[in-house]
Amino acid sequence: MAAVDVTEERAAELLGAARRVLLGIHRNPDGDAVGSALGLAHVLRGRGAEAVCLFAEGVPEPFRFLAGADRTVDRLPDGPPFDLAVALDCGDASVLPRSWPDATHYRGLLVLDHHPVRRPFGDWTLRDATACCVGEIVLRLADRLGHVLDRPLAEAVYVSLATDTGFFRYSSVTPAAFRLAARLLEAGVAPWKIAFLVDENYPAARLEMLSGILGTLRLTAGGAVATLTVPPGLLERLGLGNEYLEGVINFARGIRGVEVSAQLRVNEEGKIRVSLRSRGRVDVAALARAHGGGGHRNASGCTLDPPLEAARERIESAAAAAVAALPPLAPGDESFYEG
Ligand SMILES: [Mn+2]
Repeated sequence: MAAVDVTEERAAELLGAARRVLLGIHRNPDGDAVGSALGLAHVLRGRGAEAVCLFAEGVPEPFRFLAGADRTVDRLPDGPPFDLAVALDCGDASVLPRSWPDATHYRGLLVLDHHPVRRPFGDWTLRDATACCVGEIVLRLADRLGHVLDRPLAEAVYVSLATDTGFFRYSSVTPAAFRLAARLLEAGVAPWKIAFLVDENYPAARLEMLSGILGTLRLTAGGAVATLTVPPGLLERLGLGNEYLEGVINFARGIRGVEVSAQLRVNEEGKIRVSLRSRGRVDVAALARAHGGGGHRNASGCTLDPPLEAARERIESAAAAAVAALPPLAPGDESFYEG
């Protein structure tokens, strides 16, 4: 069956009818993936359904305080096929973990997503590229399913919202995002608690990691392109998971004059994982797509072949070309801040 776009109403119907649901998220899971999936699992369990969160990499440490984080599994349990599988925050089938089961293990796959996308997958897709996080979509579905917004759901959705908007800084922040935040606070979310647990509660080794990575900074294209690399073996030596890389790339984007920043690391398969960030003028989703990846306009990623240095040079020249193609910025032009 080819992927069919469905309405929110239809997605809620599919979720409401399922008794056993399998939930999956993208590799290198972020706060939106984890928050939206745990939030949806909580809603389904509240209806008496069985919800299995198959997180191949477990729950990154900063999100382990969320309700249900202790109930995820890293391998598919035995049993009959699931009534429904749900993939959250995945713009492409290739971002699902390798261990994600094939279609014989579920009767249908529903994709809940907010990435602009070219290669739809699954049986049904509920996509809202205007949603600032998938958690927002999950909350709308919870409303349709009659779930009264309680604190476990509110905290999960708030983690989605806060992390995917850079704690309310990015161009994805809309009036609706603040209305959503207000509603979540009224349901019991304490913003400092979440910010503290997610963003200000790291081990001392993270600073050692930062010093190792920031020391690799290289500015090219006249200072418009900044790249960082993660020294191979650094995280392993410090006993840190990939989740501690979150946000490091923003130090490079934040340098005055930088349009595009990239961070490269050797992944578990020996390939070079590239994260890309734009300040707003360069479309790094297009840049990533040209290298087999994807993502959002200002935040995207792709995977290249080793070695690390060759991949870095490839990205530097592609980013330099994108910067060179930009029209000159007229005085007073605010397009810089859109995106
Ligand atoms: Mn997201």
